[in-house]
Amino acid sequence: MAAMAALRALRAPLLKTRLRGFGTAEFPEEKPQFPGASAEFAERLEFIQPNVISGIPVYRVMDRQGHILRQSEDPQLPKELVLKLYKTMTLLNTMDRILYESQRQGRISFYMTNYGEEGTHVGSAAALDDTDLVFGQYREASSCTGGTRWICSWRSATGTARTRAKGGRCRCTTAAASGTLSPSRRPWPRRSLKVPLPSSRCRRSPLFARDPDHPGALSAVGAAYAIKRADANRAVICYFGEGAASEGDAHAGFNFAATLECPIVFFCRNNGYAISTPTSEQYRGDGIAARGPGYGLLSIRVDGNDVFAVYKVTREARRRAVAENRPVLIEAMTYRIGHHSTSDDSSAYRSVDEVHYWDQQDHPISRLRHFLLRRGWWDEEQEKGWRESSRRMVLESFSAAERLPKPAPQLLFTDVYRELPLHLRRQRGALQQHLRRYGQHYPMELFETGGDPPIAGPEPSPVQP
Ligand SMILES: Cc1ncc(C[n+]2csc(CCOP(=O)(O)OP(=O)(O)O)c2C)c(N)n1
Repeated sequence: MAAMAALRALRAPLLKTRLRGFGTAEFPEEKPQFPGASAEFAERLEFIQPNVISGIPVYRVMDRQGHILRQSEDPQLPKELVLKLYKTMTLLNTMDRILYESQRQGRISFYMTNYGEEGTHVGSAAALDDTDLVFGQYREASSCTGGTRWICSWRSATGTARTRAKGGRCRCTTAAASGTLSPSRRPWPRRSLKVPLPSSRCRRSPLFARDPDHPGALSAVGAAYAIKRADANRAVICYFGEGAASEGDAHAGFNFAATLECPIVFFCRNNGYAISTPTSEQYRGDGIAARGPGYGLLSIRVDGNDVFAVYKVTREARRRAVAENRPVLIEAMTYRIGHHSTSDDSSAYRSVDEVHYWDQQDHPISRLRHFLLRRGWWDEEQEKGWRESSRRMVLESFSAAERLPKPAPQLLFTDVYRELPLHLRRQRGALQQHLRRYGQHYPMELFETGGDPPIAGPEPSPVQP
């Protein structure tokens, strides 16, 4: 009994202190000690309103007429670089028109344009270093810009279009009803796949393209973690749309990047639509940037139609990601003027007036053109000349690509698994048998023979029906 009384006497003051100090201003020394929070106690029951973090401002450097708004924010890019940005954006636009038309003519099977998003692609790509790793979604496919090796491709069951432009030159390889490019004979040392695993590699700066939603985030974070461990002074940039940001992998990627302190820039192109789903149905918070602080990411929202702002933001994000080993989230606000892809008809879910507004009033190319004209760095004649020569460049590249043989059919089975699983080995065997038997019914002379080195594992016989 005496022992119990002593214990009670010992505990009483402690309990008293805790109760008295619980959340009151009188006892500020009492802080929550929970391992998962760094905050104060609250004494009023209050839910956090979702609009507490809302209205994150949109950083811009130029207005819609191409005026620099604040001299201190002017990136002061040299004339050559600004012209390169402009030429790349317009080249991309030309390439989109030609490839979109060629899909309509049945010369390639599928294409995705970048209309209206030229500023986000080109501004961000220009801000990267040559050796950075780029994880594109798919709409970055045909983008490129000076300094950044930029290649992206995709393959579908029936075909692919593959483009690359670099240093003002444009290469465009497409092969209807095919998809891959053999490493030995084509400019690209590796092929890439559509879903879900990325595997495209450019000479110095690998780019992984994926479709889309959003298995790339985790691979990108893994790559960034590896870079950090190797102390490689490189960054990873991972592109995705606001639609892809709804996928679980995006969230897991944000969290891993923050907790593992990875040098990665998450670049969200918020173009208003995920196929037919408008942003109003995609999320209820303040876009994608508002999610960043929740994961502990340095975050910013930028006007994606202002190529200078995109460049500046990406450059600084990249610098901080590498210097501080910390992930950064950029949300670039823009508008998808084109249909989602050649399989889509956006007139079914949005008005022509809406599209017209962005095309006429807030276009990244016209904004930069206004700037250039005002500076006296560009004129109508140069514009006409460049339009013609860039068109010729794309057309020449396109027809050169069309003359290339289509990749060997068995390449369908490569580049995902190091060792081909049984069911795919069976399918590969079935394809081989089918072509041996019925090959004369296919235009096999249009295809390359051979393929990759043999894949590990015995070739099982196809499953009998
Ligand atoms: C996991 C998964 N779900 C759905 C799709 C079908 N899909 C292809 S593109 C796309 C929309 C993606 O929109 P967004 O990420 O906003 O990029 P945007 O096309 O606007 O550039 C969808 C739903 C997919 N490819 N993968």
